Amino acid sequence: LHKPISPDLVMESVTHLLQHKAPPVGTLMIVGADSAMLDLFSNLLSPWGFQLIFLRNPQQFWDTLEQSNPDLLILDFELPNISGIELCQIVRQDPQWNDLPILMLSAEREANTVQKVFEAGADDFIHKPIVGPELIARILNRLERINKQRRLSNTDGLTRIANRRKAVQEIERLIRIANRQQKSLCFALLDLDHFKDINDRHGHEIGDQVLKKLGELLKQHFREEDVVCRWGGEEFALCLFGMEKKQAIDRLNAFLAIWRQQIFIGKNQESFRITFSAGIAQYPTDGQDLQSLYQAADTLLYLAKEKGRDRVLS
Ligand code: GH3
Ligand code: MG
Ligand code: MG
Ligand code: MG
Repeated sequence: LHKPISPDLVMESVTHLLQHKAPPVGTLMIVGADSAMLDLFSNLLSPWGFQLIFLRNPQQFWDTLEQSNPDLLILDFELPNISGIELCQIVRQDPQWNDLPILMLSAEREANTVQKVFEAGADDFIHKPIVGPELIARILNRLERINKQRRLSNTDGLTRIANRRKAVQEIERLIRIANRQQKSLCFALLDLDHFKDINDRHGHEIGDQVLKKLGELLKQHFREEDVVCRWGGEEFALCLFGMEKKQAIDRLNAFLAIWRQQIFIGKNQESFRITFSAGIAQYPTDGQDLQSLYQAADTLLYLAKEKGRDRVLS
């Protein structure tokens, strides 16, 4: 009745199970001191295209968490110097990591272990020894749900790029990293020029198409690691990590040159172009936090409008 199942067969059945779902790719941070367990994780999870961050020493916990910004945190119950439960509680107390899903592992069989794990704020629990397919199924399940929720709450409905909520989160994280690594970054605000006239002349739907195109081209033009978002209305924001103002101005001017050439077709097949104005502020010279960077960039944006629009100021 209980034929032993070969690992190959297990992998095959899990593969089969997931064939009709695109496996969600995400970053997993795994904290544990047990080398055999970490090896097992590596073997089980690598084929799924996850990025795996292993941490043996909880002392580097916060640095690693911030830099890897994982989609899922896996904590072993038994850790050196601190218990997994304590670590889980501390993470949960930090508002920044409030929605990070946490999966706890434990070999403990005591009845109240599971209760303690959930009280500490973990989302899921797995008993050791680890059963491969169960672990994979739980991780995929967790990531799929998280990704769906995240996509909705982080994306601007019209342009499909990041919304302000998401951008603020990302930029604040980048500022902390820049601070630690002694790097600079640039925050830029872009605002379409006389956009109200486009709406008035061609209608709101054409106006929407302009906004969509701007989002699309910004995503294309800037790097994967840059933050590109719709800040609100006809304003967009960028955060360029590791960049000084000089480079940032060049990048934005290059983009403005491309954007100026973009031709839109409005009412009665009438074609038009539209420019934007932008202000750039640099961390840490113009501001030490997002609020002051925003103010500096906004002041420059206002100045760019005053000086005749269609320009980037820093
Ligand atoms: P300025 O050069 O000074 O920025 O002039 P402007 O006309 O662009 O600025 P103003 O702030 O007067 O108008 C912004 C317009 O953007 C008004 C608003 O109706 C429009 N707008 C904001 N959000 C949307 C949107 O989602 N879709 C469309 N079509 N228009 C929008
Ligand atoms: Mg505006
Ligand atoms: Mg405007
Ligand atoms: Mg305005």
